Amino acid sequence: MIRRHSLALALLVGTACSAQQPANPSAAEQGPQGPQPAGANNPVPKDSPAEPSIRNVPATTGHANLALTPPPFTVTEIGRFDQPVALAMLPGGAALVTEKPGHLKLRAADGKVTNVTGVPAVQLSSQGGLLGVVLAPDYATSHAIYLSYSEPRPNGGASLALMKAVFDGAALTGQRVIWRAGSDGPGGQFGGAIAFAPDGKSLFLSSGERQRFMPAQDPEQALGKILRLTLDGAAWPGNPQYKAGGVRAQTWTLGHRNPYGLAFTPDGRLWEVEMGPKGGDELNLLRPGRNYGWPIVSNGDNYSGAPIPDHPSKPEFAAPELWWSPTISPGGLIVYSGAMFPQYKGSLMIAGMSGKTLVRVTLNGAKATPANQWNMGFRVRGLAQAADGAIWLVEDGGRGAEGRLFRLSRK
Ligand SMILES: [Ca+2]
Repeated sequence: MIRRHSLALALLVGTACSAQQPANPSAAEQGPQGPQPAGANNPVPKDSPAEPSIRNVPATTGHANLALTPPPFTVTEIGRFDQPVALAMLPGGAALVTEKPGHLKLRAADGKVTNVTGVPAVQLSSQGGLLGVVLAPDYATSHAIYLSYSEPRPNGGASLALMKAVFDGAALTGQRVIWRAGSDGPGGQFGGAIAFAPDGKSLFLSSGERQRFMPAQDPEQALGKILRLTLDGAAWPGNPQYKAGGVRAQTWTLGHRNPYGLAFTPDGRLWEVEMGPKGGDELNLLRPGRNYGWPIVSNGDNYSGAPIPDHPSKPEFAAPELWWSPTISPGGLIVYSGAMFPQYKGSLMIAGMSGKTLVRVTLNGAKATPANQWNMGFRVRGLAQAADGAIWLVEDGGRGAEGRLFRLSRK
């Protein structure tokens, strides 16, 4: 048992070596050199630190699980990949697909798949590898893309890193690592979702807590956070604690576990999905500076079965708008805006891995309502909307060439 005062002490110790804000581009390439997560090279702790003084108040609203229903789409397999994670649609009908072992594939509009060269080395682990890919807001003129990935580090561990590079149609050039989490332990969950502010002038990056719990509450560690950065990886000057420097200056929200989905709605709200532990997967509406409570509260519990107090137990933490128990294991998140399914315009579409599902959530401003939980029959890891309004899904896992790409179209 760890008492409140010892947790506070641990945080104080953790802040003794605070990260410094990069002062210039060359420093930015070093990334924030934050302290290591507690026990970085030790076995990952099994349970969240129990806080016996918190009385559990069970969550009674927002439970979002629905009965699985057959998908009302034509589902067509249109490609095979090695453990695909994410995809980004290119102008003209081509797509970039990340493969977790460290390959970036170009799928041409005619279905031909080729390897993109110049991709950074990754450290492959159960949830680490090449992760996110997005086109820069000015891609039409810059041809810039961003990749998130678990970067091998000198101590044998890995750190979440963000690379910006130019895609010339076959290769990446001008690669720059513009941000690093600076926490180099082994394994765990890295996050790696990327979204751009509606004005295209800043980006949001999710950083998982690497299954180490308390770093999500440590303002000096870039773990369990959503960061808001400039397009070149520096802290966004409008951030809530920009003047504090270091990781604090980069932080938009904290107290997250494993966020794999980030997306803006047209009204300017930023939505996020993250994996809970045993249950308690979350859809969160991100508000600047808010703390989302992991691992102090969760509507799920530890994998061991040891309870974690539900969100209403500590209302000072932001509670999820919706949550799923049993878990769906949310992956990617998009806001649907296409012409093929006009009835879904404005809905959130959420990939579900363990749930083998595509989930639709309707929105009315800040009010989220679960609408569909379709039974896709495979682990859905990433998704994107094509120019024609079709929805493309990639399958989680599938080593070698067993990870499938599907196109969902109107029946
Ligand atoms: Ca709980």
